[in-house]
Amino acid sequence: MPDLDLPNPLDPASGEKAAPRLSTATIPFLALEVKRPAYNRSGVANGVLHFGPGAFHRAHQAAAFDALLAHDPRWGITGVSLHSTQVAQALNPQDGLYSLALLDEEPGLQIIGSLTRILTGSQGKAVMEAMTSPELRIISSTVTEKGYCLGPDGRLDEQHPDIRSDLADLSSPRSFIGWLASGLAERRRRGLPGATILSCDNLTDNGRKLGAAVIDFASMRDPDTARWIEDHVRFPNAMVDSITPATDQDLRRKVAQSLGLTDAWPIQRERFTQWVIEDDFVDERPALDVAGVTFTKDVHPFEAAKLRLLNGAHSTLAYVGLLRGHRTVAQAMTDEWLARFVERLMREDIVPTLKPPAGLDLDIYISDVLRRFRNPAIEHLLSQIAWDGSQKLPYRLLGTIRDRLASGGEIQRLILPIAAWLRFIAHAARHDLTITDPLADRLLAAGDDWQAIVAMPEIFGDLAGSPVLVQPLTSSFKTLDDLRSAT
Ligand code: CS2
Repeated sequence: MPDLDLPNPLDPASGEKAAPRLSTATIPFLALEVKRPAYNRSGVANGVLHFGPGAFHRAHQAAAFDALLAHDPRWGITGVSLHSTQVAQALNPQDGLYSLALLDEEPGLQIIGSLTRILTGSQGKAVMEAMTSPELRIISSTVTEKGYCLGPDGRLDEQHPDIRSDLADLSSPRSFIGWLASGLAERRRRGLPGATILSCDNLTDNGRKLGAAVIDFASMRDPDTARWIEDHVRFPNAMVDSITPATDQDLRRKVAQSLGLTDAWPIQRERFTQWVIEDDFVDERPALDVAGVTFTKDVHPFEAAKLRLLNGAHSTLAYVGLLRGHRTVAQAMTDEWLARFVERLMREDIVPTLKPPAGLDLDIYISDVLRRFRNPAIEHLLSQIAWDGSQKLPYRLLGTIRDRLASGGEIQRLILPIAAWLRFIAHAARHDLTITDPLADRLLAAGDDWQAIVAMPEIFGDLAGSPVLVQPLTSSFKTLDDLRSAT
């Protein structure tokens, strides 16, 4: 998270006289207009354990559980940050409370109370206690694509260093998959019921992939546990959506002015939020319908529409937009050529690959997404969306390209953002810049040699090195040169 590089309002060096810190005890000091938890937090039980309580989780799922808690106190959340202590340091002194700003035509500010505590990877014993607590029903995650340790075939990558290390010794797991396998094995050993593992990450078939990865991992260590997981644990698919830019100075300033208290880590998002979950729970499912969540038999059509249209367009805006000198999504959308290109990509190239769920009109969906991108209240950095390209592009664009090729469709436009991503890497390599990507070292080592990158099966799968990509890429680079010089 780049967030904590910003001047922190809690830092005495910032020169400001800080208001008291947000916490249970100081809630009565909140400014009157700030919405606060509509339930008694001391009566909340932690029915959920969440891996990866970053900005997206706090803006999205935690807000939905916050709304649910007003009706049912069993669904508080224990957060687990496996790889950093920053969230724990910011939120534990605030009793898990934080502010969520809704940036839209009709703005809003509310305090979310569903996260009750944050544990870190070094508190292994406490994490295990939380995973085996009798009140726990759901283990959820936002650990991003890379947290799943999957190979190009979507199955567990047994050669991944963290997986190899956990397969050899699971006493203090390094991977999220290792943690799940170990916690579930312990639930079985203690005679506890299974649990629902609810993936909230942006990847196709997220629940199924996670389930297969955990079961594959467990079978390599202990086939009886693997069978128990198959019989007692559910892994529903889910689609999640809400635009959540990283916390920035501007948000800190606004929150400091309006809250009446000091919050070490406020979060922001657009007002729109959507969560569609496959109705496949162990035992009772939480009544998240009260928070606008949709339960359905088949999440695939929702998820494909969201990943391919919204996220595909986002990544396109990021890589082509950066090349054209833009900084934010809203700014890139004022670039007439780019906005028109993205809209055409969505309507003409992506839509033919989708089977929309009943009741979803893709034309309206696209117009809504484009309107959300234009939201003037949100500063969503293209550089944030550009993170982890090697992990995101397979889900966002390569699947669409594959489907278009299979049906004899046109891919020249779809290839342009891939070419822009390759340029983004070459530019970083040439200027000695770092990029955020688990494959950063290899990508930057390849640098200008884009064909070496396109030959990587862990990104391009069966299309790696294929002339069907190489040829249109070659002409896309020329288009990009024109686009750049036209700015
Ligand atoms: C974005 C997403 O950062 C990114 O890659 O495309 O986080 C996007 O804002 C969300 O998926 C919207 O739901």
